[in-house]
Amino acid sequence: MDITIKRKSETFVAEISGLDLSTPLSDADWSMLHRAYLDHKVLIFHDQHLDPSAMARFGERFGEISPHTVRQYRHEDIEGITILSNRIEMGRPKGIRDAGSHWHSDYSYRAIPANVTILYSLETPDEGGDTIVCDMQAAWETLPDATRARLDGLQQQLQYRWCADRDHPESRWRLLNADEQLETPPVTHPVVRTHPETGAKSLYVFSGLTSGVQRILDIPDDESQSLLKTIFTHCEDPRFHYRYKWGGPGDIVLWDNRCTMHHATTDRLPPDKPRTLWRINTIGDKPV
Ligand SMILES: O=C(O)CCC(=O)C(=O)O
Ligand SMILES: [Fe+2]
Repeated sequence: MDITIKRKSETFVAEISGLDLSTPLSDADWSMLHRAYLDHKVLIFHDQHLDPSAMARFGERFGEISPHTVRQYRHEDIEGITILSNRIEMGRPKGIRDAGSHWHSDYSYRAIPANVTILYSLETPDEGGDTIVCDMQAAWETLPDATRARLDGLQQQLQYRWCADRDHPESRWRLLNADEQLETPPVTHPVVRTHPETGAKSLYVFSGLTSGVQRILDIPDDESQSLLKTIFTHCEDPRFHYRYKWGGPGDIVLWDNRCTMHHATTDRLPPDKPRTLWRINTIGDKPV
C-alpha cells in the first residue's frame, strides 16, 4: 500500500495513511516518518491496532520512553504507557480524567522535557474531548521584530503547578504531597528555544497552570508580566491552532513538544461520554 502524507493546516499537521504501526517499521519507513515528524510537527494516523508492546515499540523509535509523573495510572504491563480516561471502573477512575485542559507542552516543568507525545485511542465520544495543538514556531515567526529581539535570549523560571494564587485548588500547594513537591523543583528554560534537529526557533513558554511559569528572569517584574501577557495573547490566535476531533478507536495523534503546545478539552467532557487513550512520551533534550 502506498504511503500518503496530507497536510491538514497551513503551517503544520499531516495525516499519514498506508502505514501499519503494529509491526516493526522498516528503516526506510522510519526515516520517512521521522522526516514527516520534523516537517509537520503533528502526525495523525487512523485504523491502527496496537497492543501495549506494539505501542511501546513504536514509541521507542522516537527515543527513550519517559513514564508519567503521576504513577497511579501507568499501564499495569508497560509502565511507559499512561491511561487517560474519564471512565470509572469498580468505583475507581480508570485513568487520568483530564491530562491538561489548558495550554502546555509535556514535561516543560522538568529539566529535560519531553520530545514526542503519542496518543492512541481505545474509545472516543461522538462529541467532545477534542485535542487542540498550536504551532509555536509559527507563533514565534509572526511576532513583531521588536518583540522577537526583546525575547530572544531571555530565560524563564517555572515550577510544576506553581500559581500566584496559593489557594488555587489545582496549585502545587493544594495538590502535591511532600515527595511530589521535592521531585518538582523550579527549573530555568529559555523563553525561545532552538529545535535540536531542525535548528528552527519556537516560543517555549506556556500559560497553563501545570506549566507554572513564575517569571522571565533578569528583567523588571512588570516587564516580565507584560511580556508573558503579550506572548500568551499572541498564541491564542486560532491561525496557529489545529483542533483534532477524535474519530473512534485506532486513531493515533503524535506531536513534537519541542515546537508545539497543546490543550485538552476533557474538563468539559461529561461522564456518559467515555474516552480512553493510551499515552507515551519520550525524553527530549535540555532546551537551549
Ligand atoms: O487528552 C488530551 O486530549 C490531551 C492530553 C494531554 O495533554 C496529555 O496527556 O499531556
Ligand atoms: Fe499534555
